[in-house]
Amino acid sequence: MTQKRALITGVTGQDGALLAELLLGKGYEVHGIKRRSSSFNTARVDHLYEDPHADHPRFFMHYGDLTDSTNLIRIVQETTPDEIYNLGAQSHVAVSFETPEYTANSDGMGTLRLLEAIRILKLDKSCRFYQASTSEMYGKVQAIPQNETTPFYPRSPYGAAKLYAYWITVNYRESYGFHASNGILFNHEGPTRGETFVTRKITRAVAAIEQGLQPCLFLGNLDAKRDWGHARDYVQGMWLMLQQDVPDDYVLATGEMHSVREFVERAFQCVGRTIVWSGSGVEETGVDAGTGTVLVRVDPRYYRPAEVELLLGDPSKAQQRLGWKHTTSFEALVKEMMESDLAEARMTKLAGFRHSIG
Ligand code: NDP
Ligand code: GDR
Repeated sequence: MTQKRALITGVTGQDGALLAELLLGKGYEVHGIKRRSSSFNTARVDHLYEDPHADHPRFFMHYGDLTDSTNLIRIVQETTPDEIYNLGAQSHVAVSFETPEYTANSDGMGTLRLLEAIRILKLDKSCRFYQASTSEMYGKVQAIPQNETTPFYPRSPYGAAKLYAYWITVNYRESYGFHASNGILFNHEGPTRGETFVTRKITRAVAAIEQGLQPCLFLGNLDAKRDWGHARDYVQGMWLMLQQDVPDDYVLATGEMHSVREFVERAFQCVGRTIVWSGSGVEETGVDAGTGTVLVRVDPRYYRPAEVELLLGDPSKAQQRLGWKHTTSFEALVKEMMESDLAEARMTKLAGFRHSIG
């Protein structure tokens, strides 16, 4: 069997790094696009790095950007991939309200640029395409739970940009016969989740509080509910979609929903603390039942101009057609993230102690 070649945009992100690891494990040659940055941005893939002078390296990085058509065409031309996974995006919903035009450019137009690169280079018969679509497209939800036929109603510039990317992927499939699939993925997390998404923000803060490095955690909407799974399971689903004879769109989700408040409670439980809530709205606080100390406060700065109140996915189609199922429970997810962030907080504390004693 000939070795397959994959190109991943967003390889330095949470999913990109996990997917690169998965594909390398399956024997693929993997090419990733990384952005030029003034500081290091490859921490999640450094362990995959191979000296290009070594015998038969299989992991390669290329500088690039989804806002740069000629760059994308050149990379696709040079790598002639069998599979392209478009995971690159300005992926933070709150930030998309601050940078709506850039978000539309990278997340929406970026997808079009990649599809056009495939078309211009006449690779449409040989190259399969995965688009990182999102449950944020359901936004103000029209049905509970959400599946592949639920109408979309995005609530942010991010959701709207991703909706364009979703439909342009469907359109290239229908217009030109592309093997192009959308994975409509619900929130997925893990120890390498970006630090400003709510789950990782919580687990890092709880670990820092436990180690005496931080007094309190500030959050926005505590009542938002999400269907949280583990990213490890979800990258497996991306790969499965591209192994099908016929391209299609699939929801990946756990089918279970929890609030931000529950996530906070569960994270503190991992360090033996019980949180009780008092007050309401911006005055609400989360208090340590044992000591009476306020450990959680609300800061309206983290409220969004328009909120997605709840998301709950129905992954039946992926279960039936791909044989995909999530394997990590909510409780196990929080525990794994807490253990990882506790280890990191202990190291930070130790480093501070060493520094203080010279
Ligand atoms: P991350 O934010 O962790 O990673 C995003 C990646 O995209 C990073 O590698 C980032 O580079 C890169 N990137 C950002 N802007 C550009 C650009 N203009 N050109 C090229 N690359 C760019 O996201 P996740 O790994 O969590 O998510 C992967 C994809 O899946 C995203 O498209 C996201 O929108 C989507 N998604 C995520 C879900 C989740 O719950 N995680 C759920 C549903 C969809 P850098 O490292 O330099 O910032
Ligand atoms: P989301 O993830 O917007 O669902 O997008 P995020 O973790 O940012 O927010 C989830 C919910 O928590 C509420 N929230 C807070 N969020 C953040 N970031 N910080 C806070 O302090 C805070 N307090 C409460 C939010 O209001 C929201 O309701 C993620 C991203 O990975 C997207 O790229 C992806 O498409 C979707 O998941 C599915």
